[in-house]
Amino acid sequence: MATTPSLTPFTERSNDITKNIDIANAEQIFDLIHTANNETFHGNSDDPICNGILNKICIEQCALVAETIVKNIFTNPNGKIVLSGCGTSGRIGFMVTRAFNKILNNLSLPKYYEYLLAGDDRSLFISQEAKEDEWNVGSSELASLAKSYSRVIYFGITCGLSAPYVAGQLDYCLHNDKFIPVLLGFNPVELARKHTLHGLGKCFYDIAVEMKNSHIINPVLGAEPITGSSRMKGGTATKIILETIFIAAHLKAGHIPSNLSTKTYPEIVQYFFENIYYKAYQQYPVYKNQTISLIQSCGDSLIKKTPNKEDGHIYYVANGTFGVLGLIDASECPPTFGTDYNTIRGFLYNAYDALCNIEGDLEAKFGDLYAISWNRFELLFSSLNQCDTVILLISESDNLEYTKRVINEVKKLPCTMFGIIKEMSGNKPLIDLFDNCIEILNPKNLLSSSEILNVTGIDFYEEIILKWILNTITTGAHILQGKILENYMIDVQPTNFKLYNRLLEIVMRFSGASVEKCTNAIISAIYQDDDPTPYLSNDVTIHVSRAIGAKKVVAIAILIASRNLTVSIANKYLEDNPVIRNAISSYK
Ligand code: F1P
Repeated sequence: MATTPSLTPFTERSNDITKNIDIANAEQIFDLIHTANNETFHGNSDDPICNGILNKICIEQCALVAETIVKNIFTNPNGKIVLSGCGTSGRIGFMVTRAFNKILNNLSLPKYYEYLLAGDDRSLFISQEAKEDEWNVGSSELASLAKSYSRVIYFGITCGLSAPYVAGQLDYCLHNDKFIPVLLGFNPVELARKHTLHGLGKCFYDIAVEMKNSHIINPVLGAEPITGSSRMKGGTATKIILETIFIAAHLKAGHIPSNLSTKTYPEIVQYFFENIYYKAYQQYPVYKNQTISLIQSCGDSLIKKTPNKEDGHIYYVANGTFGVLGLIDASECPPTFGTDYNTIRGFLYNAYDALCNIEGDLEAKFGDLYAISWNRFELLFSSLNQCDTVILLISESDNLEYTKRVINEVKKLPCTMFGIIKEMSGNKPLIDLFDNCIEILNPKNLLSSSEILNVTGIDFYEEIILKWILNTITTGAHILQGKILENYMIDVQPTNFKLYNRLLEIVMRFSGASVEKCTNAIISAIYQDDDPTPYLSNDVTIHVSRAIGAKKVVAIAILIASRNLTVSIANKYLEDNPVIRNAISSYK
């Protein structure tokens, strides 16, 4: 059923700032996304519920959780911190786990952090959204992970307060004393999902209400720049909040020697939010012109075809934590924009040894789509052409000679190449090799006096800037390719319950037809059958599993619902008018 705006979760609302982003040029796209991103910090003054992470309640919630970790986990030799989520939320949880275990390793302290991800490590690169709907898998995975630990602080991350996988885990924690559950998301509890989970007999909202005496961190960030694209503001706020909580905990526990540890927990949280992350937000426009060039080049790569009618590509070739962010950004494009898995790919120096994921080498188990080594990228050299954009993301300088060789080789090829390089003395020789390069500067005036950086090698300031750059590039490029209408994703794949409902809202909005007619049209588009009747009684889980790999479901459904086209005529029309945005607008 269509919901009235006030009942629509903030994470699924359309943002007024970006409502014309589909007709914006690269520069305007940059400005609109940057303006909307400000709400991550400050919320929206027109709406008191939309309060951003800098609000007092959020700061206090984070401070309390940091203190809880120090008192309950760092004092317990068998204590653990578990981060869990689906899609981007799970990937950011993985990234933070990786970063903090590295810090602890450098400090010769035990590795406190573990992660869980719906769909296992495969979801790091290829979304397994159907797994997000399985609350019982979530709870049994948590039970099995936690069995050898005596005290666990569990972070259930779900931007929409909606993922069943996380719901099952929170429910499990609430019934087992060894857990301290923390819910992290970006809607008020009243807007948590109310769909009853089969077999559990309750919905996410019920569990969130049960959590009221536990820890809930849920600042409201306003609507995403692209409706529902929680990889953007939601992913950014997740990263900022988790990193800040853990830094505060390690400072107060005396693991990281710093004058900052004399501050109170809330003061430390506020210091990091304001002096690292919000300063990064303010500095980010320094990279505007180069980011605009990147949006344009990547947009061209998505639009252009080679003389043999092959698509162009965007390749991130990377090392260190910048590489992990590149892999995550690439993985988000297929489910969000319907992009082919091979179109945007990431390659990481030292591949799985550098990634430090639980399951190790996924290429050996699951094949070529999981090949992430630089050797694998070098195999593409013979095919790189003028439609391809290669972006080197460099945050470490320990493979300098190899990196120089790769840059020089790629320069000889007809593709476009950019560099995004973290400022480090070792990286200077690389910058000169590029014609187009962003050097992400270390903010000396803010942080050089802080001992934290020296002890931990923290990249959080540079990483958050890189996240904005990459999210802006890939979102912008897909806008130029026509994958957004107003600010809605019109090639989203309905591969889980939440996405199926989002798709229904989009089809209703652009067709103007009733729920029933739109549902029928979506079913026809998924099953490629003009008669939806035989499939109507199927559970949504069956529609969702049939939708995996289905192409242009939104557009086909809109054409069927608004113009009564048959499936084959809608398919043909979209073949003749491949820019989905134009195809739908011209039919409106
Ligand atoms: C999890 C998620 C998103 C993804 C898509 C499907 O959402 O996997 O990361 O972009 O929207 O859902 P959430 O549980 O964090 O709300």
